Amino acid sequence: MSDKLSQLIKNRGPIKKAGVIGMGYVGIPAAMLMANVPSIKKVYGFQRASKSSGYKIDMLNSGECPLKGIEPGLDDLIRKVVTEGKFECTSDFAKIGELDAICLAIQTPFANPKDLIPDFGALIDGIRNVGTYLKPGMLVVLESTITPGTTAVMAREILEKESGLIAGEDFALAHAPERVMVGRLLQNIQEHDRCVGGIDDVSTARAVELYTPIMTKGRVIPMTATEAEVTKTTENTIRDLQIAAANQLALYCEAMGINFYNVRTGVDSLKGEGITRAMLWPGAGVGGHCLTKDTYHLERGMHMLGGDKLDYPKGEESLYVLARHINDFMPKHMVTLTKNALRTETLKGKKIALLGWAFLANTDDARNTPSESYYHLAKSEGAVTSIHDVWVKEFPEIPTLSFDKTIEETVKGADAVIILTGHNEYKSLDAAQLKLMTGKEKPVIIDGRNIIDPDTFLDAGWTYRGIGRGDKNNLS
Ligand code: SAJ
Repeated sequence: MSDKLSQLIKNRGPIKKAGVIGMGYVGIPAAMLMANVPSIKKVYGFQRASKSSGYKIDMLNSGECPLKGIEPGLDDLIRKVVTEGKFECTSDFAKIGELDAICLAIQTPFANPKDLIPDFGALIDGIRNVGTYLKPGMLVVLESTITPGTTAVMAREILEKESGLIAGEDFALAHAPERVMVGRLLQNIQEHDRCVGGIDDVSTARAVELYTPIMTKGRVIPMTATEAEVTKTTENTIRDLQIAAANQLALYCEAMGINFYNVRTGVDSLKGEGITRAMLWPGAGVGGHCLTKDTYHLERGMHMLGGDKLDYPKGEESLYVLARHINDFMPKHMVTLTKNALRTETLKGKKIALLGWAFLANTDDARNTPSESYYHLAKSEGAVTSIHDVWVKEFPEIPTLSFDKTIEETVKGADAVIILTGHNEYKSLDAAQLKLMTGKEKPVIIDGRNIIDPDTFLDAGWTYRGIGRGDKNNLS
């Protein structure tokens, strides 16, 4: 326990001025909730005056929310704290020096999804900015999802180098990973439990003091910084593993000619004291910016922090990385089901209609979407593709893609219709009408999200294949 840091913090007293770097879907709600804490007199939201996102500064300072979509309570909260003069958005990073606590909520996306290495560039810039203006007794908190070890090693080194101060002696340093989901940002921050981990007990205690007043139902769970980093990456790694377990079982059920969903119901029926079987759902693949990368954060962190001490079955691959590979295999399996149903070895010249581009049902979020994997696999074989998604408007990674077709226009002349995203629109597809729209005698439908009834489509003259439907996949 550092007496010097304890004394510095004691001299400062309770946290009165705080700041958040990164006015995105994590930073904005966090900053507003902190500004709404009575004992906190001022919160600065730091945003670079860049071409791409500098507009947020004026928007926020006029009490408007720059985030897309509906975020219950956030518009009112922004207006309230701005009107009260308790929040101000600025690009003047020198104001960091006025604060008791500064949080960094800066994204760490993949530099290139193919090599699975996160781009820490923006976060490192943010940490350097903090180091430049860091003062004794301040608390620094990283909220971004980061590789285990980043807080206690990389962030600490940069902060100490830039400031000339010593972490744990002159300033407090912690990690408090966010657990927010778009559409319920404020509620998630207030109601989800929050893991808060410092590089030492004094840092942890100061970070607990910062986060406790913004929570309602949620409780703060103190731990070390590395434990908080591992918690965050593990909660998504385990979810990915659960999905992979469902995907592998679905592939088994297809091979054995049985219905995965009956087996799932059976397995799930095992209830009772201390018995859990959290079976998730198989599908056309796993997308998004959480599950596709957090496993690799965990693996990298483990190898960095403990690789030389790890005792693990010789020659065996990490279970978690294998789970990633199984989930990334599912779009390939969807192509195999398509070729099997079309009774062809190649998709060359086949007209394939893709229903759903978003990675998540009933959203416009297409980050790391499995649909893109299916699309590239089909195109690489010479298929002619058309795409439908009422939620997604654009996909910058493939600028030529357009999403303005109706379902009828998308499936016109299609040899195969592929359901890749479980949007509600696809649950009510009419088998007879859709067949007429294709203009084909015996079109193929591949259900990647188990949202249509196999018998209805079989009776209407479709060739049907579905993930996990081994009981129906060989009837046509
Ligand atoms: N998926 C399946 N089967 C399932 C569940 C999901 O194939 O049973 C697929 C989805 O189609 C999607 C991908 O996995 O392509 C990810 O789905 P997700 O429901 O995990 O949604 P995400 O990626 O937005 O995950 C976020 C995470 N939240 C944070 O990181 C704060 C995750 O920890 C949450 O558990 C998840 O939201 C949630 O439960 O909403």
